[in-house]
Amino acid sequence: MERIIEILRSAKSAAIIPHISADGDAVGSCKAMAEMLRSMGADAAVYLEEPLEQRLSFLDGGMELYNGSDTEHDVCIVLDCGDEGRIGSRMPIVSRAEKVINIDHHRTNTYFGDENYVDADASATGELLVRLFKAMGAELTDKAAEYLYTAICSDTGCFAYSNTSPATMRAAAELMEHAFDHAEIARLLFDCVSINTALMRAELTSRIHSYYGGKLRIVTADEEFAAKYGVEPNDIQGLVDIPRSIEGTEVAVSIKQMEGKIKASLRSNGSADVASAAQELGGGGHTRAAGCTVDAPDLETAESIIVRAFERSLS
Ligand SMILES: [Mn+2]
Repeated sequence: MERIIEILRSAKSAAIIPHISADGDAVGSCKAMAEMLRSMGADAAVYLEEPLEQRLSFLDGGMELYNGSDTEHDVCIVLDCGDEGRIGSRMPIVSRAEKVINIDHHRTNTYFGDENYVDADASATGELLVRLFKAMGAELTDKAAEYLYTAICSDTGCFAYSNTSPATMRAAAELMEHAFDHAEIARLLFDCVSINTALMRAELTSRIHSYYGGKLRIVTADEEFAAKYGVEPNDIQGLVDIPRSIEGTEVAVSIKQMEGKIKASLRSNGSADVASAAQELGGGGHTRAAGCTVDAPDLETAESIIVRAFERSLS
């Protein structure tokens, strides 16, 4: 961490990059990093791979969509990103920077940076940034505290998931000393959906498939289904929570087909290790939350591949 602090202190211009399909932790962490670097007198730009999903639109602003043009930054900070594959089309920004800093909490992180601060025990990248700014002796601005709180709240399911530790709560408590509306952040992240999304969820619930006596539950959706409800496939983020919240579910999986790719999100409610299953299929993640791209021609085939991946552990 010392080397990272040195680099951040002397940075003149930083490019900040969240993983592709940026989530609340990735975006909140990037916005907090940009805010803090600017407060220390450096230039900072956040480059997104794609527009934010609708659910996170309250975090929009102060970031740019990368358009492939040349960038000039002495430092590139990649946040919440386990490997270079999740940098996507923004790789040239990383290649052009003199120093690449990788700060992340994914167990499968590949340490692709020149400097790496990776701790898989942290609930969120936001939690690591709280530690980092503290170690720097940098006074958090209220805005930075709000973004970091959003990041941690997002990745812990509002402090409900098993990744929430005493250290997480202490970090959150410190952030709450600042002036921002934490109840509103929780509401925007977890308790506010459009009427179309609510109706879509009702149909998705009726489409859950159960396997191994209900220990594995899978729900699938494609672009056509999303279009029926007027939402972007990218906006069906909480899809996996629909089967996850059903009694008896040990492993919940959502499978989405979009832009010719089939992506699966895997969640464990108990002892099942979904990271190994995801890794077997070419993906990665955490023990209880992982993801992968499934090499299959259609959703049905993808579903049977997933079902087979859990045959040994759940049947
Ligand atoms: Mn994260």
